[in-house]
Amino acid sequence: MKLYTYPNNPRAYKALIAAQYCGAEVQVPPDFKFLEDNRKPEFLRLNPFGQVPLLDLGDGKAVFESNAIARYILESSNRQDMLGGDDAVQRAQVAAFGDVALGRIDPLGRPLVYPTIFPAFFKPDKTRFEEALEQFRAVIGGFERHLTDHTFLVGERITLADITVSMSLFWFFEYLLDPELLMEYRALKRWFYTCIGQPEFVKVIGSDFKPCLKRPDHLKMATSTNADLGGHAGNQGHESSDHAAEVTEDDQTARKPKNAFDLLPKSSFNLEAAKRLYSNADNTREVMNQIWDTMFDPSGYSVWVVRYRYNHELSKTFMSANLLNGWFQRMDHLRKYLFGSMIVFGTSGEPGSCAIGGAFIVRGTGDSLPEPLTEVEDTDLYTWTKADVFGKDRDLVNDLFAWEGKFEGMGPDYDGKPVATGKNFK
Ligand SMILES: N[C@@H](CCC(=O)N[C@@H](CS)C(=O)NCC(=O)O)C(=O)O
Repeated sequence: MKLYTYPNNPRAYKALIAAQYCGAEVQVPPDFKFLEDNRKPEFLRLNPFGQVPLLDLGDGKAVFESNAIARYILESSNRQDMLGGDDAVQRAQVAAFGDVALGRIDPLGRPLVYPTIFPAFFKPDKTRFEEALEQFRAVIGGFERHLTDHTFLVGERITLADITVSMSLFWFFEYLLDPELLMEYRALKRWFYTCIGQPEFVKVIGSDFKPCLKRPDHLKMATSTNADLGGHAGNQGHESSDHAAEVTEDDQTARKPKNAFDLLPKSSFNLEAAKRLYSNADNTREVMNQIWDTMFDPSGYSVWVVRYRYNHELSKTFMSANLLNGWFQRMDHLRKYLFGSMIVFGTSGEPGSCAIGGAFIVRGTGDSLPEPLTEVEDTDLYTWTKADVFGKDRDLVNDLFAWEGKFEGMGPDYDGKPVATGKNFK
C-alpha cells in the first residue's frame, strides 16, 4: 500500500499510526510532489477531489479521506476492536468523534494555525481569528467535558477515535494551545499527551513533540482584547504576511531556549555515578544512604517529592504507567540533569484506585523548579515538594527510590495502595 502525502502531515500520520497498531505495510513514496502530482489525471482517477493523503491499493483501487484510510487499514488487518468492536454504540461513537474532528476541528486550522505554519500562503486575519477561536474553544470544551471522566474517547483503550481526533488537534497543540490557554483544558491535555506518548504514535511522530510555549505574536495581537485569554498586551504592526513569516521564525527560536542547567556553577556531585551505583545495587536503601552521605552536593542539586495531581482520575495501572512512559520520553533531553524514581500505586478498578508518585534529584537548588523542567508539558501535572534528605524526608525519598516501604507522608491518595510498578528516569 502506498500513501501519497507531503512530509509531516498529521492527516497522513493517522494512517501511519493505524498501521503501527496492526503491523500493516504502508510505504510513503518520497518523490511525490504535492500540488503537482495530486493534480494529474492518474491521481484524480484515484481521488476525484485531488487531495492528500491518498492510500493507493494498486489495481486502480484507492481510499481517500484520512479517517477512512486509517479505518480501512485497521479493518483490513482485523483490528475491529479499535473501531468499536461488536458494540454498535461504540462503533458509532468512534465514527462520531472522527466526524467532529473532520467537520469541526479541521476547518479551524486555516484561521487559527495555518498563518503560522504556512505564512507564505495564509495571512493572519484578526476578525476571523477571534471568531474561529470561539468556535475552537466550544469544540475543545466538549472534549474536555468528555475526557474529564474518560481516559480515552471510546471505551477503555485507544481506538481509531483517539487517533483521528489527536491528529486533528496536533497542529493546534503545536502552534496555538500555549500553557495559558491550556489551563482550562487539563483533561484534554492529559489525554493528548497520553495518546502521543503511546509507542505506536511515537514510531510515527517521534518523541520530541514541541508544544506551543508561546503563541506567535500575530495571534497574541488578535487576542489582545479578549479578557478570557488574559488580555495580552497588544503588539502592533504584525499584520503583513512578511511579518508573519518573521514572527514565526522568532517563535521557533523562542521554542528552543538555552539550557539554564548548563549555566549553573559546577557541582561535585556525579549524577551519572549515582545512577550507576543505584542500578547495580542489591540493597537500594543502603546505596541511597551512601549517595546522600558521601556523594550528594546540596549546593548543586535538590531533591523533590512528586505527586500526580489527578490521582482521582486514575483507574488502570497500565494506563498510569503509560502516562509515565510518555512523560519520560518528552523529558529525554534532560536526562543529564535529572534522576527520578516514579511509582504507580494501587490496582486497576474505580477512578482513584491508582496513584502516581515518586522522587527526583534535580540539577539546581532554587525554591522553584528550573525552567527547562517546567517547559516539559507534563511537569505541571504533578506537585513538586522540595525534600530534606538530611532530615525528615530521607525515609520517604529512600522508599520512593526503593519502590517499597511505608511511604509515610505521601498523603491519603497513596494510603493502603500497593506498589504496582516502578520506573526510573535516568
Ligand atoms: N478531509 C480531508 C482533507 C484533506 C486535505 O485537505 N488535504 C489537503 C492537504 S492537507 C490537500 O490535499 N490540499 C490540496 C488541494 O485541496 O488541492 C482528509 O482528512 O483527508
